[in-house]
Amino acid sequence: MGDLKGALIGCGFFAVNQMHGWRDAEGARIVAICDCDPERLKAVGDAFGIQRRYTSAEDLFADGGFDFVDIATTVRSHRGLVEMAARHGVATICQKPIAPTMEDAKAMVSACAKSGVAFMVHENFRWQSPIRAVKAAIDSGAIGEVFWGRVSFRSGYDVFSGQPYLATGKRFIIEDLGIHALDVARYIFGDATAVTARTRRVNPAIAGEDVATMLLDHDGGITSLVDCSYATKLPVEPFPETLMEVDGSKGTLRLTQGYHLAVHSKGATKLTNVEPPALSWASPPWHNIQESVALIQQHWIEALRAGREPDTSGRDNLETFALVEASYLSAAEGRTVSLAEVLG
Ligand code: NAD
Ligand code: 89Y
Repeated sequence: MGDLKGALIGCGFFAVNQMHGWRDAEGARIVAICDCDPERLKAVGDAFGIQRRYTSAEDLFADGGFDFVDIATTVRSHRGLVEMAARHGVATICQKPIAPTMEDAKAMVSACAKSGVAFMVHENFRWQSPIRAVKAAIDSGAIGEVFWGRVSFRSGYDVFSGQPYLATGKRFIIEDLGIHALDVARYIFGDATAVTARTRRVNPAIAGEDVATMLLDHDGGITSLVDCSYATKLPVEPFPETLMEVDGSKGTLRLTQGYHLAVHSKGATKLTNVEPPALSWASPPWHNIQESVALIQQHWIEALRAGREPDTSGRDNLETFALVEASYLSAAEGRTVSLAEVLG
Protein backbone atom coordinates (compact mmCIF):
# COMPACT_ATOMS: atom_id res chain seq x y z
CA MET A 1 0.00 0.00 0.00
CA GLY A 2 1.38 3.44 -0.94
CA ASP A 3 1.91 6.28 1.49
CA LEU A 4 -1.07 8.43 2.45
CA LYS A 5 -0.58 11.97 1.16
CA GLY A 6 -1.13 14.85 3.53
CA ALA A 7 -1.27 18.65 3.37
CA LEU A 8 -0.44 20.85 6.36
CA ILE A 9 -2.06 24.24 7.00
CA GLY A 10 -0.35 26.66 9.39
CA CYS A 11 3.46 26.68 9.36
CA GLY A 12 3.98 28.31 12.75
CA PHE A 13 5.67 27.53 16.05
CA PHE A 14 4.24 24.06 16.69
CA ALA A 15 3.83 22.91 13.08
CA VAL A 16 7.58 22.36 12.85
CA ASN A 17 7.17 19.45 15.30
CA GLN A 18 4.33 18.08 13.18
CA MET A 19 6.45 18.32 10.02
CA HIS A 20 9.29 16.43 11.74
CA GLY A 21 6.80 13.80 12.89
CA TRP A 22 5.36 13.35 9.40
CA ARG A 23 8.85 13.08 7.90
CA ASP A 24 9.59 10.09 10.15
CA ALA A 25 6.10 8.54 10.04
CA GLU A 26 5.59 5.20 8.38
CA GLY A 27 2.84 5.27 5.77
CA ALA A 28 2.29 8.99 5.23
CA ARG A 29 4.07 12.03 3.87
CA ILE A 30 3.31 15.72 3.46
CA VAL A 31 2.98 16.79 -0.19
CA ALA A 32 1.74 20.39 0.20
CA ILE A 33 1.80 23.16 2.81
CA CYS A 34 -0.14 26.36 3.34
CA ASP A 35 0.29 29.50 5.44
CA CYS A 36 -1.09 32.97 4.85
CA ASP A 37 2.28 34.30 6.04
CA PRO A 38 4.70 33.87 3.08
CA GLU A 39 7.80 33.99 5.30
CA ARG A 40 6.63 31.13 7.51
CA LEU A 41 5.56 29.21 4.42
CA LYS A 42 9.02 29.59 2.91
CA ALA A 43 10.84 28.66 6.13
CA VAL A 44 8.94 25.38 6.54
CA GLY A 45 8.89 24.63 2.80
CA ASP A 46 12.67 25.07 2.55
CA ALA A 47 13.41 23.19 5.79
CA PHE A 48 11.36 20.14 4.77
CA GLY A 49 11.79 20.29 0.98
CA ILE A 50 8.08 20.78 0.17
CA GLN A 51 7.57 22.31 -3.27
CA ARG A 52 3.78 22.71 -3.33
CA ARG A 53 3.19 25.88 -1.28
CA TYR A 54 0.00 27.92 -0.86
CA THR A 55 -0.88 31.16 0.89
CA SER A 56 -4.60 30.38 0.56
CA ALA A 57 -6.35 27.28 1.91
CA GLU A 58 -9.05 27.62 -0.80
CA ASP A 59 -6.35 27.30 -3.49
CA LEU A 60 -4.79 24.33 -1.68
CA PHE A 61 -8.09 22.42 -1.60
CA ALA A 62 -8.96 23.45 -5.16
CA ASP A 63 -5.74 21.81 -6.39
CA GLY A 64 -6.20 18.77 -4.09
CA GLY A 65 -4.05 15.68 -4.55
CA PHE A 66 -3.91 14.65 -0.87
CA ASP A 67 -5.78 12.18 1.37
CA PHE A 68 -5.78 14.20 4.59
CA VAL A 69 -5.12 17.67 5.92
CA ASP A 70 -3.32 18.54 9.17
CA ILE A 71 -4.56 21.89 10.51
CA ALA A 72 -1.93 23.51 12.76
CA THR A 73 -3.35 27.04 12.90
CA THR A 74 -4.61 28.77 16.04
CA VAL A 75 -8.17 28.29 17.28
CA ARG A 76 -10.04 31.12 15.49
CA SER A 77 -9.44 29.58 12.06
CA HIS A 78 -10.22 25.95 13.01
CA ARG A 79 -13.95 25.86 12.18
CA GLY A 80 -13.61 27.49 8.75
CA LEU A 81 -10.75 25.22 7.74
CA VAL A 82 -12.31 21.99 9.04
CA GLU A 83 -15.58 22.80 7.26
CA MET A 84 -13.62 23.54 4.08
CA ALA A 85 -11.90 20.16 4.34
CA ALA A 86 -15.27 18.45 4.89
CA ARG A 87 -16.72 20.17 1.79
CA HIS A 88 -13.80 18.78 -0.21
CA GLY A 89 -14.23 15.29 1.30
CA VAL A 90 -10.78 15.36 2.90
CA ALA A 91 -10.03 13.56 6.20
CA THR A 92 -8.89 16.05 8.82
CA ILE A 93 -6.69 16.46 11.85
CA CYS A 94 -7.18 19.71 13.76
CA GLN A 95 -5.01 21.09 16.55
CA LYS A 96 -6.44 21.68 20.02
CA PRO A 97 -8.39 23.57 21.25
CA ILE A 98 -10.92 22.32 18.72
CA ALA A 99 -12.83 25.63 18.68
CA PRO A 100 -13.57 28.79 20.67
CA THR A 101 -17.15 27.69 21.49
CA MET A 102 -19.14 24.47 21.89
CA GLU A 103 -21.41 25.59 19.04
CA ASP A 104 -18.43 25.77 16.67
CA ALA A 105 -17.02 22.46 17.92
CA LYS A 106 -20.31 20.65 17.36
CA ALA A 107 -20.69 22.18 13.89
CA MET A 108 -17.23 20.90 12.92
CA VAL A 109 -17.95 17.37 14.15
CA SER A 110 -21.27 17.36 12.35
CA ALA A 111 -19.79 18.72 9.07
CA CYS A 112 -17.21 15.91 9.00
CA ALA A 113 -19.82 13.28 9.90
CA LYS A 114 -22.16 14.49 7.12
CA SER A 115 -19.32 14.34 4.57
CA GLY A 116 -18.23 10.94 5.88
CA VAL A 117 -14.65 12.11 6.50
CA ALA A 118 -12.51 11.06 9.45
CA PHE A 119 -11.87 13.84 11.95
CA MET A 120 -9.26 13.73 14.74
CA VAL A 121 -8.27 16.43 17.19
CA HIS A 122 -4.50 16.61 17.76
CA GLU A 123 -4.88 15.89 21.50
CA ASN A 124 -1.41 14.46 21.99
CA PHE A 125 -0.75 14.57 25.75
CA ARG A 126 -2.53 11.24 26.34
CA TRP A 127 -0.01 9.78 23.87
CA GLN A 128 2.98 10.71 26.04
CA SER A 129 4.87 7.56 27.13
CA PRO A 130 4.72 8.40 30.87
CA ILE A 131 0.91 8.77 30.65
CA ARG A 132 0.70 5.47 28.72
CA ALA A 133 2.83 3.86 31.47
CA VAL A 134 0.37 5.11 34.12
CA LYS A 135 -2.55 3.64 32.16
CA ALA A 136 -0.75 0.30 31.72
CA ALA A 137 0.03 0.09 35.45
CA ILE A 138 -3.63 0.73 36.34
CA ASP A 139 -4.85 -1.75 33.71
CA SER A 140 -2.49 -4.40 35.15
CA GLY A 141 -4.64 -4.37 38.30
CA ALA A 142 -1.62 -3.64 40.53
CA ILE A 143 -3.34 -0.90 42.52
CA GLY A 144 -6.83 -2.41 42.43
CA GLU A 145 -9.92 -0.30 41.89
CA VAL A 146 -9.09 3.37 41.43
CA PHE A 147 -11.05 5.78 43.64
CA TRP A 148 -9.04 9.03 43.47
CA GLY A 149 -6.56 10.75 41.17
CA ARG A 150 -4.67 13.91 40.41
CA VAL A 151 -3.32 15.29 37.13
CA SER A 152 -0.96 18.17 37.77
CA PHE A 153 1.00 20.55 35.52
CA ARG A 154 2.72 23.36 37.43
CA SER A 155 5.48 25.42 35.87
CA GLY A 156 7.11 28.83 35.57
CA TYR A 157 8.36 28.23 32.01
CA ASP A 158 8.11 31.19 29.63
CA VAL A 159 5.66 29.92 27.02
CA PHE A 160 4.91 33.44 25.80
CA SER A 161 8.17 33.97 23.89
CA GLY A 162 7.41 31.06 21.52
CA GLN A 163 3.64 31.55 21.52
CA PRO A 164 3.01 35.30 22.08
CA TYR A 165 -0.75 34.97 21.40
CA LEU A 166 -1.07 33.05 24.68
CA ALA A 167 -0.55 36.31 26.58
CA THR A 168 -3.33 38.18 24.80
CA GLY A 169 -6.49 36.02 24.99
CA LYS A 170 -9.19 36.40 27.65
CA ARG A 171 -8.80 32.65 28.16
CA PHE A 172 -5.36 31.19 28.75
CA ILE A 173 -4.31 28.20 30.79
CA ILE A 174 -7.45 26.06 30.81
CA GLU A 175 -8.00 26.48 27.07
CA ASP A 176 -4.33 26.08 26.13
CA LEU A 177 -2.82 23.61 28.59
CA GLY A 178 -5.49 22.54 31.04
CA ILE A 179 -7.34 21.06 28.07
CA HIS A 180 -4.58 18.44 27.80
CA ALA A 181 -4.65 17.68 31.53
CA LEU A 182 -8.45 17.40 31.44
CA ASP A 183 -8.17 15.00 28.49
CA VAL A 184 -5.61 12.92 30.40
CA ALA A 185 -8.04 12.81 33.35
CA ARG A 186 -10.75 11.47 31.00
CA TYR A 187 -8.34 8.97 29.47
CA ILE A 188 -7.25 7.61 32.84
CA PHE A 189 -10.37 8.01 35.03
CA GLY A 190 -13.19 7.94 32.47
CA ASP A 191 -15.67 10.59 31.33
CA ALA A 192 -16.61 13.28 33.81
CA THR A 193 -20.11 14.26 34.83
CA ALA A 194 -19.43 17.53 36.66
CA VAL A 195 -16.66 20.01 37.44
CA THR A 196 -15.98 22.65 40.09
CA ALA A 197 -13.22 25.11 39.15
CA ARG A 198 -11.30 28.06 40.51
CA THR A 199 -9.03 30.28 38.40
CA ARG A 200 -6.61 33.12 39.01
CA ARG A 201 -4.25 35.40 37.14
CA VAL A 202 -0.91 35.86 38.88
CA ASN A 203 1.19 37.27 36.02
CA PRO A 204 0.02 40.88 35.51
CA ALA A 205 1.49 41.00 31.99
CA ILE A 206 -1.06 38.61 30.49
CA ALA A 207 -4.80 38.89 29.85
CA GLY A 208 -6.08 35.46 30.87
CA GLU A 209 -5.90 33.12 33.86
CA ASP A 210 -2.57 31.40 34.49
CA VAL A 211 -3.64 29.23 37.44
CA ALA A 212 -6.58 26.81 37.47
CA THR A 213 -7.79 24.11 39.86
CA MET A 214 -10.56 21.74 38.80
CA LEU A 215 -12.37 19.09 40.82
CA LEU A 216 -13.94 16.42 38.59
CA ASP A 217 -16.66 13.86 39.30
CA HIS A 218 -16.23 10.89 36.97
CA ASP A 219 -18.68 8.23 35.81
CA GLY A 220 -18.16 5.29 38.15
CA GLY A 221 -17.50 7.43 41.21
CA ILE A 222 -13.83 8.39 40.85
CA THR A 223 -12.95 11.90 42.07
CA SER A 224 -10.01 13.66 40.44
CA LEU A 225 -8.17 16.92 40.85
CA VAL A 226 -6.74 18.59 37.75
CA ASP A 227 -4.47 21.53 38.54
CA CYS A 228 -2.32 23.66 36.29
CA SER A 229 -0.23 26.77 36.64
CA TYR A 230 2.25 28.86 34.66
CA ALA A 231 2.98 30.98 37.74
CA THR A 232 4.79 28.33 39.77
CA LYS A 233 8.51 28.92 40.19
CA LEU A 234 10.13 25.70 41.37
CA PRO A 235 13.79 24.96 42.18
CA VAL A 236 13.96 22.58 39.18
CA GLU A 237 11.66 23.63 36.32
CA PRO A 238 9.43 20.66 35.41
CA PHE A 239 8.13 21.93 32.03
CA PRO A 240 6.48 20.18 30.23
CA GLU A 241 5.91 17.25 32.57
CA THR A 242 2.42 16.20 33.63
CA LEU A 243 2.59 14.62 37.09
CA MET A 244 0.05 12.14 38.40
CA GLU A 245 -1.17 10.60 41.64
CA VAL A 246 -3.59 7.69 41.67
CA ASP A 247 -4.99 5.88 44.70
CA GLY A 248 -6.60 2.46 44.35
CA SER A 249 -8.10 -0.16 46.66
CA LYS A 250 -4.89 -2.23 46.62
CA GLY A 251 -2.15 0.36 46.23
CA THR A 252 -1.02 3.69 44.87
CA LEU A 253 0.78 5.09 41.88
CA ARG A 254 2.85 8.27 41.66
CA LEU A 255 4.34 9.81 38.48
CA THR A 256 6.80 12.36 39.83
CA GLN A 257 9.12 14.97 38.38
CA GLY A 258 11.99 13.51 36.37
CA TYR A 259 9.71 10.88 34.80
CA HIS A 260 9.77 8.56 37.82
CA LEU A 261 6.89 6.13 38.14
CA ALA A 262 6.34 4.45 41.52
CA VAL A 263 3.73 1.73 41.77
CA HIS A 264 3.12 0.67 45.35
CA SER A 265 1.20 -2.55 45.87
CA LYS A 266 1.22 -5.53 48.29
CA GLY A 267 3.75 -3.79 50.53
CA ALA A 268 6.35 -3.38 47.77
CA THR A 269 7.18 -0.43 45.52
CA LYS A 270 8.23 -0.82 41.91
CA LEU A 271 10.18 2.17 40.56
CA THR A 272 10.51 2.72 36.80
CA ASN A 273 12.10 5.46 34.75
CA VAL A 274 9.49 6.34 32.12
CA GLU A 275 11.31 9.21 30.44
CA PRO A 276 10.40 9.25 26.75
CA PRO A 277 13.15 8.83 24.19
CA ALA A 278 14.45 12.06 22.64
CA LEU A 279 13.80 11.62 18.91
CA SER A 280 16.56 12.66 16.49
CA TRP A 281 14.88 16.06 15.97
CA ALA A 282 13.90 16.62 19.61
CA SER A 283 14.73 19.81 21.50
CA PRO A 284 14.60 19.10 25.26
CA PRO A 285 12.68 19.86 27.42
CA TRP A 286 10.08 19.52 24.64
CA HIS A 287 11.01 15.89 23.85
CA ASN A 288 8.11 14.54 25.90
CA ILE A 289 5.57 16.51 23.85
CA GLN A 290 7.47 15.92 20.61
CA GLU A 291 7.42 12.13 21.01
CA SER A 292 3.66 12.26 21.57
CA VAL A 293 3.25 14.14 18.27
CA ALA A 294 4.95 11.29 16.41
CA LEU A 295 2.81 8.72 18.26
CA ILE A 296 -0.53 10.41 17.59
CA GLN A 297 0.38 10.80 13.91
CA GLN A 298 1.16 7.09 13.64
CA HIS A 299 -2.18 6.36 15.34
CA TRP A 300 -3.93 8.55 12.74
CA ILE A 301 -2.31 6.68 9.86
CA GLU A 302 -3.32 3.32 11.31
CA ALA A 303 -6.88 4.47 12.09
CA LEU A 304 -7.37 6.03 8.64
CA ARG A 305 -6.08 2.92 6.88
CA ALA A 306 -8.26 0.61 8.97
CA GLY A 307 -11.33 2.86 8.65
CA ARG A 308 -11.45 3.10 12.47
CA GLU A 309 -12.42 6.15 14.50
CA PRO A 310 -9.26 7.63 16.05
CA ASP A 311 -9.11 7.67 19.87
CA THR A 312 -9.23 11.47 20.01
CA SER A 313 -11.81 11.89 17.26
CA GLY A 314 -13.76 15.14 17.05
CA ARG A 315 -16.72 13.32 18.59
CA ASP A 316 -14.59 12.13 21.53
CA ASN A 317 -13.01 15.55 21.93
CA LEU A 318 -16.39 17.23 22.51
CA GLU A 319 -16.24 15.63 25.98
CA THR A 320 -12.82 17.14 26.66
CA PHE A 321 -13.87 20.53 25.30
CA ALA A 322 -17.02 20.36 27.44
CA LEU A 323 -14.73 20.13 30.48
CA VAL A 324 -12.99 23.33 29.36
CA GLU A 325 -16.30 25.14 28.90
CA ALA A 326 -17.68 23.79 32.20
CA SER A 327 -14.52 24.85 34.05
CA TYR A 328 -14.74 28.44 32.82
CA LEU A 329 -18.45 28.56 33.66
CA SER A 330 -17.86 27.08 37.09
CA ALA A 331 -15.07 29.54 37.88
CA ALA A 332 -17.13 32.50 36.63
CA GLU A 333 -20.27 31.58 38.57
CA GLY A 334 -18.70 29.92 41.62
CA ARG A 335 -20.78 26.74 41.29
CA THR A 336 -20.47 23.14 40.21
CA VAL A 337 -21.36 22.70 36.53
CA SER A 338 -22.64 19.46 35.06
CA LEU A 339 -21.22 18.36 31.72
CA ALA A 340 -24.77 17.83 30.45
CA GLU A 341 -25.35 21.58 30.86
CA VAL A 342 -22.56 22.53 28.45
CA LEU A 343 -22.94 19.56 26.09
CA GLY A 344 -26.64 20.40 25.63
P1 NAD B 1 1.44 30.09 15.45
O1 NAD B 1 0.70 31.39 15.51
O2 NAD B 1 2.90 30.08 15.71
O3 NAD B 1 1.20 29.40 14.03
C1 NAD B 1 -0.03 29.40 13.38
C2 NAD B 1 0.23 29.63 11.90
O4 NAD B 1 -1.01 29.49 11.20
C3 NAD B 1 0.77 31.03 11.57
O5 NAD B 1 1.96 30.92 10.82
C4 NAD B 1 -0.37 31.68 10.78
O6 NAD B 1 0.10 32.56 9.76
C5 NAD B 1 -1.07 30.46 10.18
N1 NAD B 1 -2.48 30.66 9.86
C6 NAD B 1 -3.45 31.15 10.66
N2 NAD B 1 -4.65 31.14 10.03
C7 NAD B 1 -4.43 30.61 8.80
C8 NAD B 1 -5.26 30.32 7.68
N3 NAD B 1 -6.58 30.56 7.71
N4 NAD B 1 -4.70 29.80 6.58
C9 NAD B 1 -3.36 29.56 6.52
N5 NAD B 1 -2.53 29.81 7.55
C10 NAD B 1 -3.05 30.32 8.68
O7 NAD B 1 0.67 29.12 16.45
P2 NAD B 1 1.26 27.80 17.16
O8 NAD B 1 1.84 28.16 18.47
O9 NAD B 1 2.04 27.00 16.20
O10 NAD B 1 -0.11 27.04 17.51
C11 NAD B 1 -0.91 26.45 16.51
C12 NAD B 1 -1.89 25.51 17.16
O11 NAD B 1 -1.14 24.47 17.81
C13 NAD B 1 -2.72 26.15 18.27
O12 NAD B 1 -4.05 25.70 18.17
C14 NAD B 1 -2.06 25.70 19.57
O13 NAD B 1 -2.97 25.58 20.65
C15 NAD B 1 -1.57 24.34 19.15
N6 NAD B 1 -0.43 23.83 19.94
C16 NAD B 1 -0.52 22.53 20.32
C17 NAD B 1 0.48 21.96 21.07
C18 NAD B 1 0.35 20.52 21.46
O14 NAD B 1 1.15 19.96 22.20
N7 NAD B 1 -0.68 19.84 20.97
C19 NAD B 1 1.59 22.72 21.46
C20 NAD B 1 1.66 24.06 21.03
C21 NAD B 1 0.63 24.59 20.26
O1 89Y C 1 0.21 25.41 23.62
C1 89Y C 1 0.55 24.51 24.65
C2 89Y C 1 0.37 23.09 24.44
O2 89Y C 1 -0.54 22.59 23.82
O3 89Y C 1 1.36 22.39 25.08
C3 89Y C 1 2.25 23.26 25.75
C4 89Y C 1 2.01 24.62 25.11
O4 89Y C 1 2.90 24.76 24.03
C5 89Y C 1 2.18 25.81 26.04
O5 89Y C 1 1.27 25.76 27.07
